[in-house]
Amino acid sequence: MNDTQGKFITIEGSEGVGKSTNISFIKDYLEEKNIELLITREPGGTPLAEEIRELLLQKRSENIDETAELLMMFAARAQHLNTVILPAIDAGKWVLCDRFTDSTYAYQGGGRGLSWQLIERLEETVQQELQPDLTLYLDIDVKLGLARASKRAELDRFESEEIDFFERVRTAYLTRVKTDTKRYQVIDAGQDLQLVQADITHVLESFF
Ligand code: Z5A
Repeated sequence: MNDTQGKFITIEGSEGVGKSTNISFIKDYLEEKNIELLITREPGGTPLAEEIRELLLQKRSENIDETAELLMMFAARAQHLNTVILPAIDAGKWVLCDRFTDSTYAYQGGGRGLSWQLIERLEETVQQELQPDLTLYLDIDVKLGLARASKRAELDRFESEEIDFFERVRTAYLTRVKTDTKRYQVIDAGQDLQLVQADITHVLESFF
């Protein structure tokens, strides 16, 4: 990435961790610095990818095969990356993405038990060398996260999983963040919101 290009920041975490809450905080922080920002999400971020999101999140009587789920995540990602994320970065914008491939390692790898080698192969096909410049991983005790998320009106297909699934998701995230201590910045999301946001501010200040 050269100086005229934007930056790619992703935000990750499991159920009830407060991604949405903190994305609006990060948005305000970056806009105050006059950064041209695109906020987007995965799965989703384009009309086609949003349709795939609907298919993935809807509860249904037919069981979705794990590999089919994985391929749908990467189909949505290829469309999103090539038609939205990369053009924005090339135009000098910063992209703040709610979830990206680390979610796939955590949910389809950790949660569903698919092999990381398979995910790596698809990652290489879809992204080549591209990786986020910064990934904020919001970490929370699974039970506390689920308690926060339980206030929602209706649970989607992922939110309806058992606690063990989310424990495996968290373990996968925690394994992954150890592989690159520069790109991944771990935030203790179990703290009061003010403290979470103070930690996020500190990370963003160091990133600048
Ligand atoms: N998925 C996948 O399997 N594989 C992939 O590759 C990708 C995704 C990309 C949709 O994601 C699903 O897709 C996701 C994984 C799968 N499923 N799950 N689970 P999503 O990001 O759209 O769904 P989400 O995880 O439910 O995210 P969310 O809606 O942004 O929720 P959140 O992160 O928990 O954020 P929140 O709404 O800001 O916070 C939840 C509540 O906690 C809310 O009432 C807040 O006011 C409260 N909160 C937040 N912070 C605090 C603090 N610090 N203290 C107290 N209360 C707080």
